[in-house]
Amino acid sequence: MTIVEFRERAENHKRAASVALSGALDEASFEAAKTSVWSRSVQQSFSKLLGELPITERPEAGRVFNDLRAHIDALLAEASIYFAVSEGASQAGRSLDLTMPARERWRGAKHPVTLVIDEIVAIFREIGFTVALGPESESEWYNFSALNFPPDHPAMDMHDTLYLGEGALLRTHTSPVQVRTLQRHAPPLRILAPGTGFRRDPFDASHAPAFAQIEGLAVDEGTSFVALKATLTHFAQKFFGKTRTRFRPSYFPFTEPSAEMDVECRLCGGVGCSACKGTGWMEILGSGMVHPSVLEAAGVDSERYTGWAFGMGPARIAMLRYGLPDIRLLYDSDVRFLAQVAE
Ligand code: 2NM
Repeated sequence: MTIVEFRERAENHKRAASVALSGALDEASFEAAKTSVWSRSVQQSFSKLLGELPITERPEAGRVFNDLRAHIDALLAEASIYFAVSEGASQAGRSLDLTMPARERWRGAKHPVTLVIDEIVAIFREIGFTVALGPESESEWYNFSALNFPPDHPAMDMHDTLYLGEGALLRTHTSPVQVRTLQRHAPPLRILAPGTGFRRDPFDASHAPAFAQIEGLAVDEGTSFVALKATLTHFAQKFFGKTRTRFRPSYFPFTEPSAEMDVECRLCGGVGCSACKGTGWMEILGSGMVHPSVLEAAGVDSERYTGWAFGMGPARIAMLRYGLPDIRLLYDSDVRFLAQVAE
């Protein structure tokens, strides 16, 4: 026996011990491996080899032996921590799988409807619009009468309203905010009213009983349908990228004339597809010149001032943008869906 051979034996035993311990997957086989890697007989056989060395090499061999012992102690300590944790977990009635991947970090993101609202607001802020807010519980006067809906007007049937009693109702659009703002602030005025509207419709693929809405209003001396068209076309190009728009006549009680704005279909580029029902166009908002009686109801002199207004549904726009078949996807709060569209 030489010191070189002794060192080799020690290194071989370290490797054998590592292999034996890493193969022990339960406590019983760990106990067996522990006995075999550092048994009395293993220790005695190293003492015996040490005794066969020339006396001058024994101090060095002693250091090699102590190093071997420390190495095996460390291996045993590491393995016994594993079993202590595992045993604690199984006593608590759970099993522990140390190979299980860690949970992914949760990243927050804006809801697609919030994102659309923020973008719309940012575009109109750039051109001088201010955000105005108001109550969701409204009076019949602010929600209908001031907006030129006579009590027997057939347009009232367009709104299946949620009445709260004592003359209060859940607003069916954010137009009451426009009336309230006009009462408080003299024109010229350009405002945007984002908020929630409510209706008694059942929740289906294209209607939600509580829905996001954004309305805009500009009131000034001499502002006209030309400004309406220019502003809304500018908005469409900023929001959707360079695109064609068209205006079609429509009807709202609070505007005259009224028009709907379409943009070229996002999916087929205007050729015609199932999403645009073959027309090549998608409707994105309603608009019109504010009816003089709405201005008068809000205390604005309709001989001096004109106004134009528009309204759109951010959820509908999010559906067009993300190609969604059902509006309920946007209101279910299902993270499996939201994770696919949130930015
Ligand atoms: C729309 C369409 C057309 C509108 C009118 C007003 C108000 F209060 F100024 F009269 N605010 N918003 C309006 C006009 C809303 O939504 C489709």
